[in-house]
Amino acid sequence: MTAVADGVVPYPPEAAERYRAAGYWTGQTFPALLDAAVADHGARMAVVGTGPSGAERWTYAELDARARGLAAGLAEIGVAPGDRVVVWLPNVPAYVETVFALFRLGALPVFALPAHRESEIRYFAEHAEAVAIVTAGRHDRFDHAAAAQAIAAEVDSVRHVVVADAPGAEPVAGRLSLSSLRRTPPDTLPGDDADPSSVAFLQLSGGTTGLPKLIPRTHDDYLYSVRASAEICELGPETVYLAALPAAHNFTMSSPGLLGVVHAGGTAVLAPSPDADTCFGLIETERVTIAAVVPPLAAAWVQAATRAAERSRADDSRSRRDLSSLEVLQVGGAKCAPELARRITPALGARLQQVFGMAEGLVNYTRLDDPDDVVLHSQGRPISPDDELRVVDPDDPDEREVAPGEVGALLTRGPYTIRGYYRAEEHNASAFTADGFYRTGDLVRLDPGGNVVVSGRVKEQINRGGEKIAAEEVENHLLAHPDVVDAAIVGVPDDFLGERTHAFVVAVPDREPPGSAALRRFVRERGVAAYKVPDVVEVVDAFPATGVGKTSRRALRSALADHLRVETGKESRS
Ligand code: OOB
Repeated sequence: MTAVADGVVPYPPEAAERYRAAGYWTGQTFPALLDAAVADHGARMAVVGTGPSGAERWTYAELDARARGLAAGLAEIGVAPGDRVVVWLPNVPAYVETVFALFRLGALPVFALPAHRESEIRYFAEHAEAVAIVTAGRHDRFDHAAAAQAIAAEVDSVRHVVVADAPGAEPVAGRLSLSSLRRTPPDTLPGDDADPSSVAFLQLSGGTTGLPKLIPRTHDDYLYSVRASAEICELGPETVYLAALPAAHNFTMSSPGLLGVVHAGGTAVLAPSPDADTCFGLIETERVTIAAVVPPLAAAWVQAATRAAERSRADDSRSRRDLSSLEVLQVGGAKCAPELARRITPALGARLQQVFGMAEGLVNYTRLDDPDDVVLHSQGRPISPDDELRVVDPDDPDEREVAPGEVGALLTRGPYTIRGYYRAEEHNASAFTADGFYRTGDLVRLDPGGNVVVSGRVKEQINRGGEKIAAEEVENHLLAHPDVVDAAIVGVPDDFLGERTHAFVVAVPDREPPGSAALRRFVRERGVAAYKVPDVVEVVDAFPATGVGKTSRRALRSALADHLRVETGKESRS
């Protein structure tokens, strides 16, 4: 086990040496990534989107000037190199500006999702000892700025709430508007000399325990994955990438995502909403060439495009969007069923690329020239020749590898996979092997061509259409209810989402048990992301005896899943 400095487990020196010698780690930093884009593509369009004051279009030179100017303003209010700043923004151009401003400053963005609520944001701010939260005003019928202010009042380290609102908006006490922090761009900023082996930002994990984990990624490791992803996905200056999923998610950020676009000098279009209407409109007007979605969104787009085609055949007057520019649709975050995979090209005219990745590192892609069989039935193969994949018997304490082609638990290690979560020594002891492999919690098999086929998981996590839910985290929220004595969450198969959540609750005896709606409201009001609120809550008298003692949550959840299977006659896995 390597020494941990400031909660970060470094790559062992001999591995780092190997990754440098192989040319993966080049010493490039995030500021240098933007410098290169400005030098090579300064006048090209970098970012297109809708901000609080309307449509925005920035070239690379403009993006860089904004990022430098904002970095100077943030420095003025005391944000210093090494400081952590929670970035809690929807898909607006200011997101890209803020992230590069923090990189220019050498401060570390802590990436939150727009769907997160007070409970998650407070935890990120506390755990990372963030000095500021950058957020939006009202978005999605929720006042992010007010929530951020409430958190700032509770978390000592948080000194500033910065709000990306329209320039000239009425000032509100206790918050700074992002536009008021824009200064004349200085020539040099502290992040320009960042150490490429240092941590550049903290990314979020889907989580398997009561508390989400933060993922420390270095300039060297992350930018290797970005450059290699851009090459695999054949990005170039002509690429127009549509960010339909949240910009801060690892898929949208780097697979190849927004950063891959910057590396290639292409254009990133930020979709304010992922729905087919909005995105098809943007694909048509911006001539989008590649987009990334989760399977339920792919299904919704396929359905919308199929309907539009039917209507136009019936010679209906409603106009059909021109999607002909779309060359590639990436689908990832959750398993893309072969039935859905088959419908994508006929409906959307784009080639399908499956992406199986994780914020901890490893990303697999089907390649653009792979035969249909591989693209339809596998989740692709790793980015790097030095990604090490071990498929092991999940029930074997020695984690011996299964026979080739058999299903097992996936362990991985490589040039862009972390060696430990941030400030999580205890959890790291179980999430990583002694020799540094990350236990992904996914059940996979490898086909003869080395492609990964995901078949399930061993981790205590529910994948609700790509949104990850740690069973324990939601159980803890239910347990906070005064009338609840025990709670367990299981995943139930769902045709649209892949899985939805079913909570079993044991109520305090001899009292009127709380109703399902009341318990769902209770969880929501504790300030958690809406996707974590259980889809169904069922109050039961007692949990089934698992035969392995009360303490095995895993056995209990699997017994409850079996019980559901019997009740509904449907297959369930958890
Ligand atoms: C991506 O990242 P995370 O960190 O939100 O979630 C990772 C987990 C994986 O361990 C796996 O359980 C699941 O999400 N997953 C898939 C999948 N892609 C991710 N399961 C089946 N098939 C797939 N194609 O979800 C993520 C990060 C980068 C790129 C793409 C996705």
